Formats: sequence, structure tokens, C-alpha cells
Amino acid sequence: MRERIDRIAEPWGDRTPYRPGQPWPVRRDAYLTGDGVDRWVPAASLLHSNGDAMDVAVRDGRIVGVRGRADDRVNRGRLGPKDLFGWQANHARDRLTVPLVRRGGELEESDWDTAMGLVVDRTEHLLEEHGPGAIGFYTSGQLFLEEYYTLAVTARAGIGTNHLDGNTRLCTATAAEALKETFGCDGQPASYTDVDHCDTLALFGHNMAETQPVLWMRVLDRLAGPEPPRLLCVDPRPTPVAARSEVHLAPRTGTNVALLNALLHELVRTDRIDHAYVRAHTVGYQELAAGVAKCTPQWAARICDVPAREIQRAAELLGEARKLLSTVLQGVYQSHQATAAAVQVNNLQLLRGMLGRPGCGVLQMNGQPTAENTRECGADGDLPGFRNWENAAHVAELAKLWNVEEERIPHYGAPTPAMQIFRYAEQGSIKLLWISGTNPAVSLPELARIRELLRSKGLFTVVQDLYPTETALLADVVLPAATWGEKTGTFTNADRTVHLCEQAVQPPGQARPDLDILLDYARRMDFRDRDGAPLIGWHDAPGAFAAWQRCSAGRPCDYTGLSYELLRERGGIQWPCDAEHPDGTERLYSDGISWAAPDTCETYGRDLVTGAAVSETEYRALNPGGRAVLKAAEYLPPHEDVSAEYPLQLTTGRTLYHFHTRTKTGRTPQLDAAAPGMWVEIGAGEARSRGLGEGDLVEVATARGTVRARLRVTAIRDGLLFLPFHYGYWDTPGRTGPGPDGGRAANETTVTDWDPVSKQPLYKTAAARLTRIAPADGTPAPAPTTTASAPADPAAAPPTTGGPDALADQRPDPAPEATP
Ligand SMILES: Nc1nc2c(c(=O)[nH]1)N[C@H]1C(S)=C(S)[C@@H](COP(=O)(O)OP(=O)(O)OC[C@H]3O[C@@H](n4cnc5c(=O)[nH]c(N)nc54)[C@H](O)[C@@H]3O)O[C@H]1N2
Ligand SMILES: Nc1nc2c(c(=O)[nH]1)N[C@H]1C(S)=C(S)[C@@H](COP(=O)(O)OP(=O)(O)OC[C@H]3O[C@@H](n4cnc5c(=O)[nH]c(N)nc54)[C@H](O)[C@@H]3O)O[C@H]1N2
Ligand SMILES: [Mo]
Repeated sequence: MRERIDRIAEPWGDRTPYRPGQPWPVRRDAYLTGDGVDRWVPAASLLHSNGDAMDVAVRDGRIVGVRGRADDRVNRGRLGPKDLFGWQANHARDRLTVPLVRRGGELEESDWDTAMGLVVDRTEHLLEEHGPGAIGFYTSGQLFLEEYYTLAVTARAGIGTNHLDGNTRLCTATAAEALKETFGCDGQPASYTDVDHCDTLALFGHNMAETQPVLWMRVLDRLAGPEPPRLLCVDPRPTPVAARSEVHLAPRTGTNVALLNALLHELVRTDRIDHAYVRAHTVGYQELAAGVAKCTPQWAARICDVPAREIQRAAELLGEARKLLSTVLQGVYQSHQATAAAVQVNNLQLLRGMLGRPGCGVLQMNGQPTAENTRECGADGDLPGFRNWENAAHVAELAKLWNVEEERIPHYGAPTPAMQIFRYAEQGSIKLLWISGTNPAVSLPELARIRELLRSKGLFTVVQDLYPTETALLADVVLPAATWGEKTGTFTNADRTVHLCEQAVQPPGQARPDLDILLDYARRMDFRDRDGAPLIGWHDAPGAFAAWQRCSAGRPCDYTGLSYELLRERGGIQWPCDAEHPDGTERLYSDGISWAAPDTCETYGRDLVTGAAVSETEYRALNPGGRAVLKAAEYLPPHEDVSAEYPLQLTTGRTLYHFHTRTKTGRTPQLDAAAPGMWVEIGAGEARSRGLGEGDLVEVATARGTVRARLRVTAIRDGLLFLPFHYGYWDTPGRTGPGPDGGRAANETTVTDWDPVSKQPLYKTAAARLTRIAPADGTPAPAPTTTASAPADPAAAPPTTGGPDALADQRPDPAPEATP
């Protein structure tokens, strides 16, 4: 193994091959600047959902580097490029350091007392005049558990509003919903250690290599070792995952359900069904088998535009698996019939009887680092602790816990999903919108509409962020927050691993931890319980954690066995962790299905095609014994299909080097340089037939808006365009002023539409037109070459490298563990 390598040029580093069932060998990654470290502070990464454990290096009160934690179950010492370099954004010169308040149309520097006073006055006035429905909260998947729980209690029992959701609605609402539909309750069934055991790995709409690079290193190490797993990739782009897969299906976007139904059809036809498992643990097999009876590979081949023979090969791979692990992410969750498709992946695992054992399971992945906590704490359009808002006993439990009347907790209807919150803000019924840890002026669909509603005089917006983002600059009050490294709290990754992330340095200027801001608001609002005591009785992160533990007790996400001390000592631990499972729980459902019974489940479910709610009575009749539900879904064509005017499909997504709207990665030199500007991907055949080439300046137009950028010709399927969604209005983050309206962000073009079941917006399916504005001037598109955006002709662009500033350390464990 080389000691130092350029981790921009080689994002996954060197291999440490291992065999099935062996523990993943350690590799210690580190990136340090300057000389000397005063102390190391434990943390976990905050630029994806993998939860890579690390220590933060501090010298003279500043962060100067990071190293992976070799003893942690998640990453065994490894770090990805964003983990290694992203911390530099903490020190950006344009951090928000004082509250800002809009006066006479301009944002002016202010102080905490004035800013919070304005927010509190406005809240009180609105409560008086219009009631709690006038107030909405739109939060994040990037704060800490302690913060979400405090926000959930504030919104639900303090204000009493139903309008609280996270940007997790754009991210993992479908993951949560798919788990609820199948298992009655949220909660990730599988574990990352299943990668160590599986013999077959199927990735559905998941570019793991770029979006969970450390988990991909684990897969690469298995692929490099003896008895490697066989891979199936379903993705219309030539991702690094596709390149390593035995079978790669590149369907038309929006056709996942057709494809999955054909795979299920083949499993039924060839009787690759674990009938004993299905009988013991599921309901609905007959309906599912009948539902897919006509879905032959030939039928799906016409819809998906992939050869029937390839669908058969994929089905054989799944049918022959003895230890099958599936993963699902945005190619499913943000695509047409999102929940319906995600549920079919659950069905696949259940039909094969592959759940709850080493190497067998499904990872309905998360995206954001702390999205799991938004969900558990009920800051996302669910009640805390995966409780069911339709179950009177669950609401009563919360009322008892918070010592408030049951009526104070809104449960007259489902909590309002984010897209509806923005609709209410547009229509004027929500008059105060408090946005924390998210940048909707870049990340929501149809940006022209979002800008207009955020600017409207009738809406008072509070934005709590680190930087003067596109959204912050449209706000009425801007609250400067402290972030990762500057505050203490816990968070939970996609495989239920909880990490403690401790404060390493002081926040800049007057910036304050989000928790302190929320506690300050609660204190100023003087929220009380039914006995007149403060509703929120805690004052710091440990206090909030303890309160959450009480709320989680006896629920699937039980945290009662955890403590900051234990997390400090042991690193990541998977929930549930309680008296019965003091070391945490590696896999859910190893002993049958545990939370689907009518009295314990989180939801009674929905019809997968229409989204119509299933009633409690219907659910009791359908699933009295609390088994997994095999739910069938009929394929329907995407809402927006290609036409003469818009002849191309358009999809959007990510690249390895950037995180979302780039507020951090755009302020990190190595990451910014690797992908410095917007581009458009097109397939080689499509480009040829249109006489287009690398570097041409093009315009992509949909019915909503346009984007201009340079063209990258790749091996993406012909007829499909791809836009990265990272680039907001400005070339240089931190440039202030309102910015031009439109022109660059992918979401200028995306549609206001969502999955009927999970209410997650559809970012992956639109129809577009492409026009050339100017021929190439000799410069290629600013897209990386190490990723799915690699040019079809390798000579078309110079390879992406990071140079001396991107050299990071990697070394094998000095004392490798003995092979068992
Ligand atoms: N580098 C990096 N890593 C990240 C993030 C980041 O911004 N940058 N963000 C984090 C977050 S919040 C999330 S949610 C995750 C997202 O992680 P991913 O879901 O892996 O990322 P995406 O690029 O959004 O989408 C994945 C793939 O879906 C494919 N796709 C598009 N349409 C369809 C379709 O209809 N069917 C199928 N089968 N595939 C389709 C695209 O070609 C794309 O390669 O990444 C997390 N990790
Ligand atoms: N077209 C298209 N659009 C998409 C997607 C797509 O694939 N295609 N993906 C969607 C998905 S999956 C996601 S998750 C969203 C992400 O969309 P956003 O959430 O809007 O993206 P971020 O850039 O991560 O915004 C997070 C904000 O929180 C701030 N922040 C970071 N840490 C802290 C903190 O500790 N405290 C506070 N107060 N603020 C903090 C950052 O500076 C940043 O402004 O985008 C969605 N939009
Ligand atoms: Mo996400």
C-alpha cells in the first residue's frame, strides 16, 4: 500500500482485500495540515449518510485535519474525499457571525436580542391572530438528534402546528415510507457488515461509489478478495458501480416498477421462492404473484428499453443468490412511482427469504448524515419514536411524556409534507416559515416559483445557516449557526449506527449551536406544560439526549442503553440499544417481523399506486398477526414523458466531490477544483446524431426553466440528459447580492410533482429540449473524469487530479487481525 496518494485522483485509495465472513481489514486514512496537533476530538462525517468515524485534529483552537478511526465498525479507519478535505469550509471567510435583520429591504447586521425578539414577536402575533397553522418549520437532515428532538417538541407541543418537516422529504421520505409499507415501521433492516458476508449485491438507483465512497471501498475490497460477490446495478448512467457489475441494466428513467415487476415475475416463474419464509413471515403472496403474472421480461423490455435477455440475467443472479444484499437510493426514491418501486425491492428480499441474517438484507439507504434522526425524532412529518398519529394510544404516550393535553399535539390529520408547507406559504396561510440547515432556493424543484414565494411580503422567513446562502439572502431574519466541530451532539447513519460528535473548536463570532438557538426561542416563548413547568426542561445537549432516550424507550429506535460515555468509549453503536441489547443490534428482523402489528405499527399504510390511506380496520383485517406485507404495484407511465417539443429525458443527481448546494464543498479548495462548474451530460450516440461534441455550450429547457452549461459526452444511455444539482446561482460561493434569476441551477428545470405515497419530489424524471448556443472553444466541460461523468472518449478531457494539496495518508493496520 502506498503511504500517500492524491485522493482527488484516486478517491477510493488502495485495496485491502478480504474474504467472505472475515472482518474488514483496517486502513488508516488521514489528512493533516501544518505541524503538530494539540488534541484529537471524536466526530463522524457530516457530508453523506455513511457515518464515517473520525478524529478531528485541533491546533491553536483551529481544526487542522482529520483521521479515520480504525476501531469503528463503520469505516475501519477509512475516509472519503469529502471527509478528508471538507472540514476546511468551517474556516471560510464568509461564515455568518452575527444575526442579520431585513430593514428597508436590505439585510443588516444586528444582534441576538433584536433578531430573536423579532421572531418571537411575530410568532406571538400570528398565534393570536391566526393560530398555530400560520407557523411552519422546514428543517434538515444535517443537524443533531438533540436539536431535532427539541424542535419536534417545540413545534408539536409548544406551538401546536402540524407544519413541521425536513428536507428529508426530498431525500429519504421514500426510504421511510417503503419500510413502513412493508414492515409496518421505519428502521433499517440490514447492516453494513452484510457487505462482508453477501455473495450477491444489487444496487437500485444507487451510485454508492460516489455517494457513500467508504461503503464502496468495502465492496471494492470484497471484489479484490477471494470469492467476491456478484453485482447487479440498475442505473441509466455509467457509474463506477455499473463498471464493476456483472449485470448492468440502464433503463429509461421512471420505469423502475416495470423492471422490478419483471424481476419478481421471473422469481415466481422459476420458483426461486422461499415458501417456508413467505408462509411464516408475510401476508399478500397470492396478490403479489397475481400482480406480476403478466410482467414478463419481454413486456418490461419494451417499457424500460433494456434487452429482455439482460432482465433474465439479472433475475438469474438474484435467484441464484444465497446471501443477497440489496441497496436502494435516489434513482428509485426521486423517480416515478418511488415508494411502489422501493417496496418491490423489499418484496424481492422477502420472496427469497433473505432478511435478518449475515449477508441477507435490504438497505433502504439514507442520504444525509442525520436524516435518520430527523425521522426518529419526529422532525420530519412523523411523530417522535416512530409513533403512529392515527393511534390514540401513541399520541397519549407523547402527551404523558411531555405532560400536555392530548389535544395540544396535532393529530387531526397526517403531518404536513414539505411540498405542501411551501404551497401553504405560497397561498398565504403559512405566514412564518423557519428554515434551518437547508437551502431550498437551490434544492427544491422549480426554483423560479420558490424564489418568488420566499420573497413574498406576506411570508416572514427565518433562515438559520452557516453562510449567506441563496436562501439566507431572501430571508427576513438570518440566524448564524455553529456547525459540526463547533458543537456537541449525536447522530445516526444509514445502518442505525449512533456516533457522538464532540465540540472541537469555538464557533466564529456570535454563531451559536442550533440547539442553543432553539432553547433560546423556547425560553422566550415561555412554553409550559399542563402543570405550568417549562415544556422543555433541558438546557444542553446531554439533557436533550436524556429527554430523547425517555421518548425512545420501548420503541424500535430505543436509545435507553446508550450514553455519551459509552459512545465515547466504544465508537459507533447500532440501535436499538437497551437493557436487552446492551451492545446494540446488528440486524432487525432476525427473529421475525417485530413492529407491524396493528397496535405497534407506525402507519396502516397506503395504496402504492394512488397513495390512498389504508384504514385501521382494513389494516387489522389484512395483517392481524403483524407480518411483513408483500404489496404489489401496477406500473404506470411517468407523468411527464417526452414529446415533440421536449424529446429528451432529463435526470439530475450528484458527483463524488460535491455535497448538495456546495455551501461546504464549494468552499473547500480541493473539492471545488475537482468539479468547479455546471455541466450537462449526453450520450455519445445522441451527441453524434445531433452533431454535438464535448465542450459545446448548450441550453437545456423544460416547461419550467432553462440551464446553460458546457456539454460532456459520456456513456449515459442515449435519449437521457443528466444535470448535477450542486450549482446554485453563483460561480463563487459567498458572492453576495441576490444573484441572477436562474440560468445555472438544475432545479430551474425540475417539476413540482411528487410520489403519491411518500410525497417525495420527482427530481429524476422530466422531459427536456437541448439547443446548442455556441460550439466548444477548446475547453472541455468542467466535469470530473473519475466518476459517472467520465468522457466516453478518454482523450476528450484531461484526467481529474488534485495535485500536492490533495495528498492524504493511508496505511494498513500495523497489527492486522488474525483470520478467524
Ligand atoms: N458526493 C456526494 N455524496 C452524497 C451526497 C452528495 O451531494 N454528494 N448527498 C448525500 C445524499 S443527501 C443523498 S440523498 C445520497 C444520494 O445518493 P445517490 O442516490 O447514489 O445519488 P444520485 O446521484 O442522486 O442518484 C443515483 C443514481 O440514480 C440514477 N437514476 C436516475 N433516474 C433513475 C431511474 O429512474 N431509475 C434508476 N434505477 N436509476 C436512476 C442516476 O443515474 C444516478 O446515478 O448521497 C449522499 N452522499
Ligand atoms: N435536482 C435535484 N434536486 C435535489 C436532489 C437531486 O438529486 N436533484 N436531491 C435532494 C436531496 S436528496 C437533498 S438531501 C436535498 C439537499 O438540499 P439542501 O438541504 O438544500 O442542501 P444543502 O446544501 O446540504 O443545504 C444545507 C444547508 O445547511 C447549512 N448547514 C450545514 N450544517 C449546518 C448546521 O450545523 N446548522 C445549520 N443551521 N445549518 C447548517 C449549509 O450551509 C446549507 O446551506 O436536495 C434535494 N434536491
Ligand atoms: Mo438526500
